[in-house]
Amino acid sequence: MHSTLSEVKLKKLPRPTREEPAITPRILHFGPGAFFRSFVANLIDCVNKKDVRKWGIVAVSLNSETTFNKLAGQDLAFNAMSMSNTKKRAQKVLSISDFIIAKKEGQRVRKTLSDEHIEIVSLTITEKGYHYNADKKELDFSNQNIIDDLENPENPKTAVGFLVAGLRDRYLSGKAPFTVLSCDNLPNNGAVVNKITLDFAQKIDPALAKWISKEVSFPSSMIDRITPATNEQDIINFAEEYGMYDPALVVHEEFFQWVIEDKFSSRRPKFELAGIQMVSNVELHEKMKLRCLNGTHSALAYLGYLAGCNTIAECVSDDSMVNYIQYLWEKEIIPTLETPEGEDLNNYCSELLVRYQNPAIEHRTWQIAMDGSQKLPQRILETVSDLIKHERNFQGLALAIAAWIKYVTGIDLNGEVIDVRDPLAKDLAIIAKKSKTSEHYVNSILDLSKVFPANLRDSSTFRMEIQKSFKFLDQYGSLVSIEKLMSAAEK
Ligand code: CS2
Repeated sequence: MHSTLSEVKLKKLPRPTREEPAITPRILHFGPGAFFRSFVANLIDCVNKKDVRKWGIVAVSLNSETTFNKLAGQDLAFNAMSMSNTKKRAQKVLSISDFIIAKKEGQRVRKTLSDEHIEIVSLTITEKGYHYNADKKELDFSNQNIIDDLENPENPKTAVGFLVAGLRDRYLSGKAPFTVLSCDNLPNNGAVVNKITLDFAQKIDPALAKWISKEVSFPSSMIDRITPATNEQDIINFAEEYGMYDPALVVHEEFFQWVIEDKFSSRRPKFELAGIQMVSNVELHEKMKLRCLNGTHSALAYLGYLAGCNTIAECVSDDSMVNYIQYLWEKEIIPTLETPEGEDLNNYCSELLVRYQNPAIEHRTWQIAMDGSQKLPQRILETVSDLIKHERNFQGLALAIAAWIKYVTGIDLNGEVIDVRDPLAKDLAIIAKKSKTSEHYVNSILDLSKVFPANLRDSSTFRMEIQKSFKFLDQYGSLVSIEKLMSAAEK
């Protein structure tokens, strides 16, 4: 039952507070959204509780003031609510020591970055925040924000612009560099942020680029904790239970996995104290998580949305959807993976299903469907490339790709408008509008080099399978297409 504590009563309740002074900042973090709060800030808080050397975080938002406005009235303290199938637990998180909105106080961000107390700069800026052109494997020099930052590197707007400005200040004043730790769902995220930083630095000062490539570490990391956007009802439920109004509350599953490449050019927190895995190579872990979890998440997001499902839990309450993702894991995803040390791929996927079924986590299909053009390549398309290379079937994943192509038309299977959020949304809508036939539309989407790698764009096998799946989806809708696919697969 949903409760209805009035807004007036809610706002009269006490807010979270901090009794002790803020911790010395040693980390600067770009992207202070819900995932940062449920994961990075939360786990650093766990480390801090167990170690004398504490790591405070300066949270930096490039543009948005929303999170700051929530945290400002409560000493930058907030609660993280862990929800498993059977129990819930609130943790008060105190690791955020300072907060800066870069568009208002860019020079303060630079000053903080040049301060040697800051040993790590971490990022959760989502895939699009990197401005990485995966096709050319370099910084997207055609992006207007990158063009602006390269023209005016003293007053950056982008994360990469700030990274380079901060490293440049350190280089020019002979200070030690910070380590750059990417915590986004990108394969080889460390190598990606390394590459864009070098590309940017090379344009403004080749000697700086040389120094960066010699002195700065960019460890890769695999991050995992399902964290839906917090909604009003979560805040009300928390207030009723704990007698506190916390607009900065985050709700997340109990499970977490953080695997970090142990390669820091600076000191680092004793991550191990919080159960974080330090390894020499994270590549296999990243691939497993991106393909098994994020791949099926995106498949469920598009097919589920088109089937009228609001959340992932709702999707997996349907037997045919469950059969479908089990089929994807068993036949199309696991065969492309090497097992990372300490993992068992079949168990990993069985546990994923239990995580998806968690009724306490209302993870909207619409939320996961966002930014598909940035997510599909590493979540689904790389798997398909591997399958094609080994002449294996990829009809299950083809249906998910077709569902994305349908989704980005902006009109669902019942003719209702979809609120498509994607950096390419405008281009995608224009293609949909201009295409005379479905076949033409699908082909034009498959021509997009920002999404589809050359090997897939040039593959007639790939194009034919996607065309077939798209027709199927248009004709039968999402659930029947899945059922037909499953019964054909059983034969
Ligand atoms: C999700 C991820 O929103 C999405 O695209 O697939 O945020 C997912 O919940 C996390 O990667 C889980 O660790």
